[in-house]
Amino acid sequence: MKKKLPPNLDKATKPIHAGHLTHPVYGEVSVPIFQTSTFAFPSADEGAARFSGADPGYIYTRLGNPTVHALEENLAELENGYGALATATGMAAITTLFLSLLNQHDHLLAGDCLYGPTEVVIEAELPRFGIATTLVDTSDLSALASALRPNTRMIYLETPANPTMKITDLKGAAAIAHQHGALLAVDNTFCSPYVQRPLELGADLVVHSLTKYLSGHSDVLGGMIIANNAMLFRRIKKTLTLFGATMDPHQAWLILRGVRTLPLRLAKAQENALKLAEFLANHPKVTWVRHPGLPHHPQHALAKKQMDGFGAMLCFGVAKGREGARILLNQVRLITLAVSLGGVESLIEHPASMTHASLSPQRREQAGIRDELVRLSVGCEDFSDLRADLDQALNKIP
Ligand code: LCS
Repeated sequence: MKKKLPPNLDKATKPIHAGHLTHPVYGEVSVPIFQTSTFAFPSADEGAARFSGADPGYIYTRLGNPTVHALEENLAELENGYGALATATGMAAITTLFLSLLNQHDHLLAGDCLYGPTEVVIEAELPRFGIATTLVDTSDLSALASALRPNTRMIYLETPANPTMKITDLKGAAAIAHQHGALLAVDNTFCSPYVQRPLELGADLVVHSLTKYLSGHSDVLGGMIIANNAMLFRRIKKTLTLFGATMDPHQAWLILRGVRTLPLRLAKAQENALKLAEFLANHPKVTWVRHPGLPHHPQHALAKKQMDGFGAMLCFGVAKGREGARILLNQVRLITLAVSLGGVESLIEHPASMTHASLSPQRREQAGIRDELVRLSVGCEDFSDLRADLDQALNKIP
């Protein structure tokens, strides 16, 4: 079904074309929504051939669907992977990754700053299956190397991390994992493949919440796992189709629609983000700012090396701590007070009481998720409007 594209297309071209059907039914330019749960077999022999794998035709939508497949091909192409598997949500991608590749008595070494629910899965759910887990500061490669155990099967991390924007050296982490015979898996949600492609830097696996930049309009959930080889792809596909956290065709179509404008949206959003980060860094009511594009980000040089731009996420400390953050969130008028990220509209939230509220205060302290920290997902609005809104809201802090 994959459209044969010219080689070496630019990262701005691929999202528009990759994964589109080679044999459109009526010459349609948009991939149709194949809203069907099952596919008729022309004959009993053909049905048997599809089940045996001798014929690649579709069988049943949990096992594969042309609309979902178009999105999988698109993401595999954008991340430069061997193959991609679409899931119902980002959390479904993460849990399917763990459930397919980790066994009882294995050890998972994970970053110490992750999306809150991911950390809860690692700390509270995986141990129920006899999987040992440790959190470590993956931005410190020597700490990462020392935390390996003989049974470490996977290193899992986010870079930049949600919400502190801490960055991990992906080439370095991949080398450490591979010397040990372990896999490196990276949650690339904060960047999208437009900004960072971990498989090109040595990672074995990438996961996404497609709910964010890839769909881009805060109107649909979705997830994706991208594997860099056939063996990993087949192993994950088996678990995914058996456990059933697969994607619906209508969901896939909405995300395919969004992904076509990813480069335009992200180019604008990251330009806004850098300018807003600079504005915030000079604001009297802001105590500190973390954005990879600011020269004072402790890993700015690494960000320049391994990212293609700096993304559109940032976090900052507000004067008067938690009370200052509360005032800011209540006073914004254009920016929306909501969790999630990566949409065309700017979103603001308070991780300590929202996305990361499920962590203990001690864990939040260790991860640097302080009470004064506010997270901003910068959207595609006009920069002056965003600056004016933040300025008036910050100035309400006494
Ligand atoms: N990975 C990262 C880095 C995320 O930020 C999220 C959701 C997920 C995975 C899970 O994806 P989902 O299942 O929601 O599609 N992040 C959210 C956030 O920061 N605020 O609300 C949701």
